[in-house]
Amino acid sequence: MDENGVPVGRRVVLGMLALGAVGVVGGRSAQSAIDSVRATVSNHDPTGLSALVPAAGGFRYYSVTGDVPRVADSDYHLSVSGLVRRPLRLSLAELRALPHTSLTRDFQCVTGWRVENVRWSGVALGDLLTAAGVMPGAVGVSVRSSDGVYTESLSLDQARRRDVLVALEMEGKPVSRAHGGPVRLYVAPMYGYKSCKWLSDIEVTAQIRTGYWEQYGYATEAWVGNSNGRDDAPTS
Ligand SMILES: Nc1nc2c(c(=O)[nH]1)N[C@H]1C(S)=C(S)[C@@H](COP(=O)(O)O)O[C@H]1N2
Ligand SMILES: [Mo]
Repeated sequence: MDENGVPVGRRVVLGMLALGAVGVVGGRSAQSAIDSVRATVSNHDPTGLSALVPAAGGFRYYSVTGDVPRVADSDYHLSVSGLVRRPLRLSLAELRALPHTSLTRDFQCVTGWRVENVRWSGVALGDLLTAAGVMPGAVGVSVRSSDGVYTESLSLDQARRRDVLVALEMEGKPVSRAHGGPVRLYVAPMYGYKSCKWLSDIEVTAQIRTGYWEQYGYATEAWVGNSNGRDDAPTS
């Protein structure tokens, strides 16, 4: 079990053992071996253990399903449904044509790593909600990943913040597949687990739904520096 009480998958254990073995070898070839092992571990890591392995650029690639969904840009659609007057189903081209918001903020994972000054661009989630027309009685927004497992949620007020984006670009380029492309959520003031990768569905709900990691004890109110028992400096 890891610190969250989640069983550690056999593959992950094998991956970490392999890393230990590589560490003994040392030298330049060991670094490239670490890189390839890290890719394997990250892709099969249901626990966040790959966070123990340093990664270039500071980001760790996470996928709770051990999979990196592949959605062709031409097949991509984002649905906005639930308590809305006008349910939406937007193609990537339609999303690209909407007004964009850009911001540069730190990205902080609750396991401790932070990448400073990451530039993001996309459609403000609040603008999509306005376009869809939120109905009375709505309280929350629940998002789902096309990996079929990962979910997250925000209160309606949080979802309408101008620093919460349906992100299409990261560091001036389309969001890569590993980072959740073609479209991911980016919730600037909260820990990384709120930033759902491979975003496929946005549903306006009558209550706040428990997200994937929140089932395992992470805070629903995931403010960086003010939740999860951590005292990180707020992202800026
Ligand atoms: N679909 C999906 N989204 C996800 C995750 C995941 O495992 N699956 N991990 C979350 C966590 S804990 C973090 S810190 C960030 C990591 O983003 P990155 O993989 O682009 O570094 O994605 C978040 N969104
Ligand atoms: Mo994370």
